Amino acid sequence: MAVFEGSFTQTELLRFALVIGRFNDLITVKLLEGCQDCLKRHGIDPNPHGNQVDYIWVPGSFEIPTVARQLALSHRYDAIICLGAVIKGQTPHFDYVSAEVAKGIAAASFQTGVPVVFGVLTTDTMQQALERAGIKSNHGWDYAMNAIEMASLMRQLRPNLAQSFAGNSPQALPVALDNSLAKDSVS
Ligand code: INI
Repeated sequence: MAVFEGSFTQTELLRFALVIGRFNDLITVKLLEGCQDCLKRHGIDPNPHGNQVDYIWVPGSFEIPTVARQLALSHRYDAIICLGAVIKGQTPHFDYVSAEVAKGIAAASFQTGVPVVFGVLTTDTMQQALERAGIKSNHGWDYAMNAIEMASLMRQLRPNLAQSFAGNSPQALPVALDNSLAKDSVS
């Protein structure tokens, strides 16, 4: 019987990759700043020359999933944070890009077991995007929080679940997972 949840304080061993779209960089640079601020305030060194965070720039949101998947497959990172901004224009381009980036990021995470955070804003207007990238709040901060929590959680689950399987108890995995979910429902 166990409860698992991510820690926001034991972060010194965690490693992150940030994949950032250059398209709409007025927005993505702001998301990045929010993200870095959050990581730093939670004890993670955001310096690109340090040991904890790597930065990978891609042309636009459409390219994010390919790179995120490749990074996840390297198993160098506890979580990958994808930052992009898809803003509706006069053509259906928005729909194609936003649908593919959402599906691609989910697939990269599901296929590799590495948390890949969907930090891609999809908005009708530039004003809406600005509001979410610093004017009212900065979603970059929230994306980093999500990444820290999932990175920490997955680090705990890996050895614990392996141990459960090794313990000759076929019931162990569902019990451990059920308990972690049960806690959420009562808190
Ligand atoms: N890329 C974005 O990140 N945001 C957008 O709003 C956007 N729009 O609207 O065109 C966008 N397009 C570029 C796309 O991500 C690719 O880089 C391009 O299609 C080349 O593959």
